[in-house]
Amino acid sequence: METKLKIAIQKSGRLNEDSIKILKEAGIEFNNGLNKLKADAINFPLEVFFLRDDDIPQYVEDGVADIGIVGENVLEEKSKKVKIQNKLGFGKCRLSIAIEKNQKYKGVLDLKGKRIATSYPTILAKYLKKNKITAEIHEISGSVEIAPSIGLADAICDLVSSGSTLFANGLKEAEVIFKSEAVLISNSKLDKAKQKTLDQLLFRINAVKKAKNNKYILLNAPNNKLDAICKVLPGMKSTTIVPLAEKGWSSVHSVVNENDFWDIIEQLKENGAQGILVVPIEKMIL
Ligand code: PRT
Ligand code: ZN
Repeated sequence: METKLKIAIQKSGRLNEDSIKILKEAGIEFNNGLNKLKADAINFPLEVFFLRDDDIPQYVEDGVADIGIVGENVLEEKSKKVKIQNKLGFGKCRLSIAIEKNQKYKGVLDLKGKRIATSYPTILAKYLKKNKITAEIHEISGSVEIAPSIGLADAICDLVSSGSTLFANGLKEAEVIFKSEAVLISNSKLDKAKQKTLDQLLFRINAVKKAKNNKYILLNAPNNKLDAICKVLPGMKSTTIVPLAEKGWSSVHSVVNENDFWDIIEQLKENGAQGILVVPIEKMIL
């Protein structure tokens, strides 16, 4: 009987949907409902456990789950012995120290002697120690952002993504102390069979991630501009040129990285490209 790889993902919350999505994009389908505690994949040797995110590092360290998806912030705070296999590109946020908006702030030394409320005492303590700051850490488990307004603390250390929660509570970001995104973690001693299944899963996830960062471009170009246009496009190997029915024109196809995308489009237009089509790529296997 084949051994199934067990993956732990968040039961509900910010990482739940994207964790399921990345598995589905990797071609994995589930038969029983995804809102139970466990689900089985029907076309891949994978079993999903749904857990609170805080428990995932421990389950993976103990081997109750073989792999898991969790925020780097949780992983760093819990400091468990697991391997980070892959950054997944979602759940991006930062752990920041914030103070009341009308307070003056010149630098990290201003935190000396302050009372800082947080659910991340370990990461905060490490940061303060590194900067040789003595401050009081108040560990609280939720609603951290109201601590200054009720007189419980002078500052907070909490996760921020858009910054609107800080703004709504009259706070401003003073220091970013940790940057985080969702990561795929694994138990440090997987047996051969499970390692093989994990490698297959990682291969698929990487193909999906790569595709998300790239776009497929099709355009028409006059033949006398082809040289200039090909110079703008990355790597000759990924560029295809096909003659069009209309004499003197060709169709050019290429793959472009999202980061360079707008720059390249501008340069293509300047070099006489017409009818530019940009198409999303589903998977990239190179
Ligand atoms: O029930 P369970 O314990 O599983 O969930 P949870 O309530 O502990 O976690 P959840 O679902 O809130 O977050 C899960 C993970 O998502 C976190 O560990 C981070 O890795 C990641 N993440 C990304 C965030 C945010 N962005 C985020 N903005 N987690 C929390 N927030 C909160 C933050 O604490 C603050 O209250 O959102 C608020 C700030 O958001 P902005 O957009 O107003 O700045
Ligand atoms: Zn949690």
